[in-house]
Amino acid sequence: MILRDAVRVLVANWDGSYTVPSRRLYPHQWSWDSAFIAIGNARWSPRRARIELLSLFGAQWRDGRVPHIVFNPAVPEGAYFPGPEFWQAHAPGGSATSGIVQPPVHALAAWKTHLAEPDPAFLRRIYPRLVAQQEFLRAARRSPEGLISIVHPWESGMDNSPAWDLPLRAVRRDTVGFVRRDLATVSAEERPTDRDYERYVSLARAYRDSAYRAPGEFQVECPLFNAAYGVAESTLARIAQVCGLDPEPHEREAAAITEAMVEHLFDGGLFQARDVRTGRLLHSSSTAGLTPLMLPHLPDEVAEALIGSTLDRFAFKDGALPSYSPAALDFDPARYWRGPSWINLTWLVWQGLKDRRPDLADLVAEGMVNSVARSGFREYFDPFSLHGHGSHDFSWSAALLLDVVA
Ligand code: 9YW
Repeated sequence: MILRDAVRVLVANWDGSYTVPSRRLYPHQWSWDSAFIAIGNARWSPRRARIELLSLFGAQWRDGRVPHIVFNPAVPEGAYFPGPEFWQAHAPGGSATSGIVQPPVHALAAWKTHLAEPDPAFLRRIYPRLVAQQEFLRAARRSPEGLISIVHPWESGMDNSPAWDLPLRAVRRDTVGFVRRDLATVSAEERPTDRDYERYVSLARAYRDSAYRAPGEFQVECPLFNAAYGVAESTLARIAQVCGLDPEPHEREAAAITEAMVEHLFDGGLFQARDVRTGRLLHSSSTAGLTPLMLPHLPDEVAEALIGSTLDRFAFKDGALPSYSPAALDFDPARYWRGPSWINLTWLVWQGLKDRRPDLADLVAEGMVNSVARSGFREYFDPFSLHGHGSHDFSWSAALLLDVVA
């Protein structure tokens, strides 16, 4: 029943060559959403998964960046803010896009699509694009420490994570008027605040005005983003092998980023973000700090410390894995990335636990299934009551549930 409903959501959100995250709230194509959606679609229609990924990479920029939104020209202007008139950016093929990126989980999605239905021709087609995506990050975003930075909280995919509070405080708030569209659909208590938005807009505008080249007042290294980058390299090694190419450079890069993350971001049993502008760690209790469990080269003692944190800091025995530790003062069970349980973040941690601690992975999976059984395919959930928040019929909740129960 749940599986049939999941497919129904994905079919209803399909727009011909990609899937919208949510019909009302997010009516365009989002980058990391498409990757998660492909992972779910691979379970019932690998063809659709391939189309989803190829359509996203169809909007890749010449410099290799994969924009975080590809706009649908048929959607009325003003349906989503900030829309194409704000970003003023285009892919070489002509699609209007944003100019920032999201965590590079796409190589993993391409690989899982291939595993569901082996298709070396698809891998050969997408491999150079996935490599270019990584090359952009190396060329434009790599710090001397060897880590990849993001220049906007939206690039983390976890917009108002408490990890960004401190660096955001230093960002000037935009004084030019704008109208938020998200609040027409979702209650203000479940979304970022107006102050957050003023800073998001100011940062995005400044980056746009530098022709999407110069990092502005916000530059941080996020553990989830770096873990995704590292997993992408390990996955590219496998893809390269199928394509008859040399996997070695990818393996080396995966090992190098893992080492740099352990050296610079691991502290007190959890991976933390780091402020590139000050060189300081941004201590928080974000679940993003557990996602490096996915890295195959992670030293065992680090993995064990992370597993200990899952059990202690996140008080995880059952229920749904929160996006932020309930023991922390800034935890909020309903406000977006400040505490609610998200299926995609939970899925990433689940991936990291599957081989290392199958018993714990099963509990985490149960949390995802119970959330959806209780409240449907909501965008996020109260981690205790499993009450649903944000939009309904949310695509990656449906997609990743399909993957978990498959
Ligand atoms: C927004 C689409 C996106 C996700 C992000 C999430 C949210 C857009 O929705 O950002 O308008 O706030 O934070 O991770 O990709 O689902």
